[in-house]
Amino acid sequence: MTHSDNRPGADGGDAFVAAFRAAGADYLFCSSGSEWAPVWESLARRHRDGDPAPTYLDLTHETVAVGMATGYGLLARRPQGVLLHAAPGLLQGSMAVHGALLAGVPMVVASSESTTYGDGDGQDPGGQWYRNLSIVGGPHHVAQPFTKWANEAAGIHTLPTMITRAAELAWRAPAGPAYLNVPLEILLEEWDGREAKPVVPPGATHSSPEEVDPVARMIREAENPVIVTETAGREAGGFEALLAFAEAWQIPVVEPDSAVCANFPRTHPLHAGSDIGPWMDEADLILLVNCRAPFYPPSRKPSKAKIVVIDQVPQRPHIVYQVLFADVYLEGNVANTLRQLAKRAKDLDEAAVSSRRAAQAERHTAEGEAIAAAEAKAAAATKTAAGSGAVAETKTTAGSGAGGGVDPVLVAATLRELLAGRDGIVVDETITHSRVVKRHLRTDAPDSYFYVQGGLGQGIAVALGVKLAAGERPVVLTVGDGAFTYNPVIQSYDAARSYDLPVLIVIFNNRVYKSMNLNHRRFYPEGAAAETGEWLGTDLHRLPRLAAFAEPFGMHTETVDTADALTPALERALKAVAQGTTAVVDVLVTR
Ligand SMILES: Cc1ncc(C[n+]2csc(CCOP(=O)(O)OP(=O)(O)O)c2C)c(N)n1
Ligand SMILES: [Mg+2]
Repeated sequence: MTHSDNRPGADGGDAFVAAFRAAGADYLFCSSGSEWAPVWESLARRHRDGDPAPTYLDLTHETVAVGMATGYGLLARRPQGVLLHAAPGLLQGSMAVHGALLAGVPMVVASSESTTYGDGDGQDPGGQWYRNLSIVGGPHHVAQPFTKWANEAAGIHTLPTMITRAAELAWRAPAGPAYLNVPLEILLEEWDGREAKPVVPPGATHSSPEEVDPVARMIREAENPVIVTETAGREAGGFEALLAFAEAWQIPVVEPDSAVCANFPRTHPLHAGSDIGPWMDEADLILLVNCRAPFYPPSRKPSKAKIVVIDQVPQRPHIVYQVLFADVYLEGNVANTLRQLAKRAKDLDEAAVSSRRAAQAERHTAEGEAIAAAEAKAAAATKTAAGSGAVAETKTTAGSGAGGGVDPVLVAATLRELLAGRDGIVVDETITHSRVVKRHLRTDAPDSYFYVQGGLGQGIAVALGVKLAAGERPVVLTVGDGAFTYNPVIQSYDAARSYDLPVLIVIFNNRVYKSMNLNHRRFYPEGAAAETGEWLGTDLHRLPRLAAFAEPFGMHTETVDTADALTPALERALKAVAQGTTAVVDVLVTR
């Protein structure tokens, strides 16, 4: 083992930075580890010399690094770099990497191993790699099940093009995270300083006219067609293309509860809500547009509808079990396919179109009335409860105990009113309130809504990443009290403050893991817990005031337990956000 001083000039760290720059990464999201010294050195040198590099973000938790890359990628739709530490950092970040896989967000995640353990000729990697940080099989084997592709850059000569390859793989449909193990020894190795060739975007794919024409014919001949989509809006131009397609053919659009982004304006007359149920027997044509899991249980087959699947990669390799019942696949780029189909909307059967337009108008009016009725009921119920003090649940350590709590419907409806005309973006990490959030927020613009994918605890980071990409657009995170508690709150707030990313966090605080308690009750309606009231595993009344954790960061905080206090509190919070401060509004909800 020989020791030598740090070499001046280019090494693997510099090759790494150059390759990410060539891949078009705007950001390197880093949760630290000793392997990144060569990258930090390269960045310091580039900053000193005025040489270009992706913007580097120092983050203090792996979930924050990956979650922010996810949020940013949801809008940017191009691969970014994520730097984690060895196997442990990868393991800590793995839940969020899995979330990025589910969300279809491209990124290149890198971490290290040692290949010499101090017995090589080069610099000493440090004994921690020998004793603590290695994992049998290498970290790329750990990453394999929750990434699109995972491998090792085993030499300095292949490192830059391995990063290019990982980025190109991550970018292509279905987009997702690729993982690269870059051994520390490679990062420290001398490099010839060649700048990598810029990576160009993937080429376009189109379904052929021979494939599209028969589908246009099927649509023309259908009397009661319906579009069902989970993620059409995730594609660049997908939201607009779906809108044009649905309008051209006058086909209603269902966004089932499994829809995880804004796909179609929720206020549009052709928006047909979230329930595919009535269509299972009535529709004669179902157009599944980026809809990976339309039917539940998966064996529940529509009784008479033909099924057209419009999806660039319908069989998602990461989904374990998937049943689509397709009669036809159109596997060109989804936005392109929708545009091709919209162009073919000619010679429509006017009688069929007007009868389905009338049926949809009825549905749309009924849904609008139901939403208004739910909001009126929520307002009335909350007033009654507050007046009588009937909601005992709020008298906890979490709140002042003065109010009766706020109906969650009111929270979502108030947010909608306050965000109107502001081009806001909602990131949602609620569980039992997620339907309420979607239904009453009624987002109607592209990239205006994202549901956090994968395990709980990434919401704040994803919202920060969205804010990083969204510029002036206000970003709101709606989050359950349980989900909030899974977040690395301190580290996320640190990122929000350090990088000037003000967001509004609204906690739907019911003091319980309600979803899991409901499952317990469903599985054992007359069980011992129901008899004795001993509901294990789900109670959160013991938690202190959740907004308080933002106070050391100088953020704006509110705790709301009456309906009357809600609007002023949210207004103050939004004002604070507009002035550049993250605001946390903990709303004690009635259920
Ligand atoms: C990382 C992770 N751990 C555990 C779970 C299991 N889980 C699903 S829902 C839930 C409770 C969420 O509570 P909250 O956010 O308060 O929403 P509520 O159920 O009250 O609507 C938990 C713990 C999970 N989804 N992810
Ligand atoms: Mg809860």
